[in-house]
Order: sequence, then structure tokens, then C-alpha cells
Amino acid sequence: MKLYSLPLSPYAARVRGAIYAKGLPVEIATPPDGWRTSPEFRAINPMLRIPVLVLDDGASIPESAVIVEYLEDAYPGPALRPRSATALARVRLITAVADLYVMQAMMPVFHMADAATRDETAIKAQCAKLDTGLAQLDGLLDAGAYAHDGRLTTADVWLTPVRFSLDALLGFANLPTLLDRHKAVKAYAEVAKRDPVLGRIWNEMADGLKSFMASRAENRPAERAS
Ligand SMILES: N[C@@H](CCC(=O)N[C@@H](CS)C(=O)NCC(=O)O)C(=O)O
Repeated sequence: MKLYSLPLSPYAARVRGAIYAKGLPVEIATPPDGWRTSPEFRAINPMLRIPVLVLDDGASIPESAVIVEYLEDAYPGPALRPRSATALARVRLITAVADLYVMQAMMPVFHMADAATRDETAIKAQCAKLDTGLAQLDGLLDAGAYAHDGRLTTADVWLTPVRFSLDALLGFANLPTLLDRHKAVKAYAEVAKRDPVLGRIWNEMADGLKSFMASRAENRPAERAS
């Protein structure tokens, strides 16, 4: 199997987390140059997004959540999903809240903060939405613990890239107090860094962020000089 992946992509990091946790022999590949417009890549992933998993028979599976569920179904050990329906619903709820109300509220703030002229009113309104999502996620987590039952689950391989991206946003958009009232979300960074699998994807994202910031500075010399 081959995973088209980018180090800083939270969606790709989620899939790498499941692959590392299961110890699967998957080639982690950078997408080919021009992938956003290439017919060959469109044939692999019509959504033109990263990640996408290519199976040994040539079939491909896009969408990080779908890939993680596929890996869990196809390679059940070690299990990243609890067995009981109630526990599984909880793991899926945490995963969904982190996606729908945190990640999806956070992404526009990155773009707004990166605009040539910052619209502070729009940023404040988007941060208020993000703050609501963070409060909802915070209510589902125990400070200093994995998402569920003291062990790694599919929720954690998603929470880790989400939490890393929040750290990146604090610096990138200059929002140092964003997590102050969300104690469990804030403390999750330590859970992620302590776990070997989660720590690995955290460090890969950190390396990806360093490269992204370096190439951004090269492409924006005026900003670098200021
Ligand atoms: N819902 C998708 C989102 C994937 C996604 O948006 N990936 C980004 C990279 S982080 C992407 O490929 N964006 C298109 C682009 O950069 O042109 C998933 O969970 O896999």
C-alpha cells in the first residue's frame, strides 16, 4: 500500500498515526509535482486532496476518516476502536466534534491571518465560533488523558493533529490566549507528546511547519525584512 501524504497536513497525519499504531507496511509518498491539476492524480483521488491511500490492487481510498476506518476494518489488530457500542459512540463523538466544530472553525482563521490585509472583525467572529467548538470538545475530554479509557483510539490519531494545528494557529495568527479557558484541550498536547505514535506524528507536523514557514519567508521577502 502507498499513502500520498504531506507532513503538515492534519488529515494525512491522522492516517499516518493509524498506520504507525498498527505497524503496517505502507509506503509514505509525497504527491507528484502538479498533483492539484494532474489528470493522473485526479484518477487516484477525484477530490484532488491529500491524503489518499492506494491499495496493492490499485484501488484508492480518499478521505482521512474513511481511510482510518478502512485500516481498522482490514487490519483489526492492535485495535484502535473500543468494542462496546457505547464506548465506540463516545470515541466517534469526540472525533466528530474535533472535526466539525474545531478543525472546520479553525481552518478559516489560518487563511484570514495569512491575508495581505487582516480583517480583525472577521477574525474575531471566526475565533468566537472556534471558541464555542473548543468548549464543546473540552467538555468531552479529561485533562491529561487519552480521549477514551486510557488508551490510544481512532479519536487520538485525529485529536493530535487538531491539537498541533491549534498550537500552530496560536503563533501564526497571534492568538496567545485562545486555549486558556479550555484546560483539557490545552493539556492534550502533553498526552500526544508522551505517546510514541502520537509523538511521532506531532514531530512530523512540527518539521512540516518549519519547512512551510521557511518557504513562506522566502516567497515573501518584504514581510521577512519587516
Ligand atoms: N476531508 C478531507 C480533507 C483533506 C484536505 O483538505 N487536505 C488538504 C491538505 S491538508 C488538501 O489536499 N487540500 C487541497 C489543496 O491543497 O489543494 C480528509 O479528511 O481527508
